[in-house]
Amino acid sequence: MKTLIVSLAAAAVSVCASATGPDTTLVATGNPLFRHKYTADPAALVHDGRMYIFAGHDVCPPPHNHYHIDEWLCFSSADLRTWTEHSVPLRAADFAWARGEAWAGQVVERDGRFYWYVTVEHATDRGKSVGVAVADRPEGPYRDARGSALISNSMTSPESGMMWDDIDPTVIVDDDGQAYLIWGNRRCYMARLAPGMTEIEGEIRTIDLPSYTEAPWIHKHDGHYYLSYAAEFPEKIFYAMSASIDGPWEFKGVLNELAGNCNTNHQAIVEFGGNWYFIYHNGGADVNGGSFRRSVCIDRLTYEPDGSIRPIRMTSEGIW
Ligand code: FUB
Repeated sequence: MKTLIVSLAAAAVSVCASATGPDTTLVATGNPLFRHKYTADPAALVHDGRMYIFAGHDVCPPPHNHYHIDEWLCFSSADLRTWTEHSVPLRAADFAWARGEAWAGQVVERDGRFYWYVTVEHATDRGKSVGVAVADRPEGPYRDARGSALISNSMTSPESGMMWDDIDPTVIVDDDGQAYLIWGNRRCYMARLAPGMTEIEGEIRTIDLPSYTEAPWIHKHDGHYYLSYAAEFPEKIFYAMSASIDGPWEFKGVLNELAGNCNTNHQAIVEFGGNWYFIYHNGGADVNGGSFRRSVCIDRLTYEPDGSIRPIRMTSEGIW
């Protein structure tokens, strides 16, 4: 592994108040970015001069080791140093048809509205499912946009035989206005979204990617499509590139190495203020961190002249 990624001595965030009510302010000085709460599965959105980071709130108490995530959190910043923690914008319980488990998702903007695609456990169609919530502002509050799952187990399990394959949605609204949903564990699924963003249209396809595990993230840069994803287990982040959203995808190898004492890594990639950032989680907040008490980190991402991405250098000092 490259630069030290789990440093208990890393500089901390100062917290001015708790953030269950009004917005609060935090100042980040290193990785992990936030240290007052465990934060997992980051998704980033840039809107109106601010970067928003949406994350699951890991609350599994030590010494237990399992996922316990009831709600998602939202942080935003205009300079990546001073962060606002917004009042909790969405909880798994906000999806009446689900029975908890606020797993990974992503927020995208379309026509002035913000759509948050998330993973929750379905109450009746056994297994993980994808829901979508909508808000008028990136920080919410969000409400269930459909009253039912967008993707549920019976839509994909006949093919996969799995109950946890419908997780980790990522969405891109392409330059021609067509939106695509990509998701999946062990299988990387893809479908078109209808213009309203709350229904899929057409068939569900699969994308073949070497050693694919989960956590797809789709982004575009300089005419290239990039599909990064968690591979193997414990997870590294691999990526593939294509000239078309429909592929073929050219496998490009390792983008990020194992995240130390955390068996998942879950990345988001965005441009902000002319720089590109790789946002992920590790288990490095404190001695009780690890795979089920994770923490969001941010490091720089650099493109090579041919459009490929230089392997990420995870740091404890972060981007400052
Ligand atoms: O947070 C629960 C699961 O862990 C996510 O859905 C995966 O991507 C992994 O990070």
